[in-house]
Amino acid sequence: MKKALITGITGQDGSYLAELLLEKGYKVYGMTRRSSVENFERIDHIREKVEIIQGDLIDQSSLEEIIKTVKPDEVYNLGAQSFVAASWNQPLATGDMTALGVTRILEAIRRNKPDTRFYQASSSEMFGKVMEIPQTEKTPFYPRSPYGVAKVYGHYITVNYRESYDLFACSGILFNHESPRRGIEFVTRKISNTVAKIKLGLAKELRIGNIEAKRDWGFAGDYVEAMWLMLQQEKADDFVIGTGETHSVKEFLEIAFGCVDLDYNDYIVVDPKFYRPAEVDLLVSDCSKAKKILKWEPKVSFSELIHMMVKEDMKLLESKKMAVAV
Ligand code: NAP
Ligand code: G4F
Repeated sequence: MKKALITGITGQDGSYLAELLLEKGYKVYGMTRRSSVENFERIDHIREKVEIIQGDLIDQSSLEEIIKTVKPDEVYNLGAQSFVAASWNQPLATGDMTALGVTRILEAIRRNKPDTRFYQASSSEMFGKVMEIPQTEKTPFYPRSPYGVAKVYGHYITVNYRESYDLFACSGILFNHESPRRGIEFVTRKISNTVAKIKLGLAKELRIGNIEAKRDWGFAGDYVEAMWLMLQQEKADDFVIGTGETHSVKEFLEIAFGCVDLDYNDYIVVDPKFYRPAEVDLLVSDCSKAKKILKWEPKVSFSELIHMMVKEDMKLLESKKMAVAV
């Protein structure tokens, strides 16, 4: 039985990846950081099937201990301060977790189990003010946020450990991916959740920032398969993962409100509070390399993704409403 360790198992991607690895017959270990209350909602349904171990990306000794004890065949480093907007308020904490955290776990692997295969969750946010359209593995980086800068560090330290120590270390440069399990502060889930609230009479408006921004949005469930595929290749490498399509926040709004027969123009309030000090205007992937080598393709379309998210938020809020009424 292969052993996989996931950092960030309580997050959106961690929960989908854990499901996938369990289906494939792995023994799954999830690293979680200490908190005063458990936040295991996303993995509640598989809680008994995974082994949770406490550790923190900002604590070297915990990582060393985990690698020594678990001796994983594969490590998926998904843990990070992942919200771009928060990275301006917490630039140092973001650098510590999202950048240096990668070196810490790579060091723990190098010193204790150097044949472990390693996946780093890199990001299209590294392309920032894009130097070419669409973006490939060869497109130069121009990050526009402390988060983006931290991810560039994480990407290059992964490449460097592969080249310096011959570790099997891959960097997946993933474009935005969403799901009903997306954190509520990200724009897609904020929209789907508020659309459902408005439809059910629980909210009157949606306060939002830059609706002209364009992203390459896919479904998280499809993207975790690409992570796994990267670690099954003969050679460690880096891959861009996305849909190859770009859409604006405005288009997302149009479809999301359309799902419940409403017009977004009647409900949105553009609020400068949600504008960023520096914006990433447009992201769109060219994932030909992943298609050719990994034989990976996204399955869920932009419109299907939005319908899925609005439907799930409607269900969630309706069941909460019923629970209050009973
Ligand atoms: P997410 O939902 O925000 O999950 C982040 C996870 O990291 C959570 O489990 C969080 O634990 C954990 N974490 C945070 N700080 C930690 C620390 N110091 N030590 C250990 N764990 C820590 O993010 P996601 O959307 O699943 O994304 C997964 C990874 O992919 C992240 O690295 C993100 O930056 C990257 N990425 C995401 C996207 C995307 O569109 N989703 C695109 C490209 C790259 P708590 O539950 O305790 O907070
Ligand atoms: O949903 P977002 O917060 O995602 P963002 O900044 O693109 O980052 C996500 O994708 C990255 C991959 O490229 C990941 F690495 C990262 O971890 C994260 O998962 O914002 C998307 C766009 C931005 O242009 C933002 O300015 O939506 C715009 N936006 C407009 N109004 C808003 C809002 N974003 C948020 N979060 N909230 C708003 O009210």
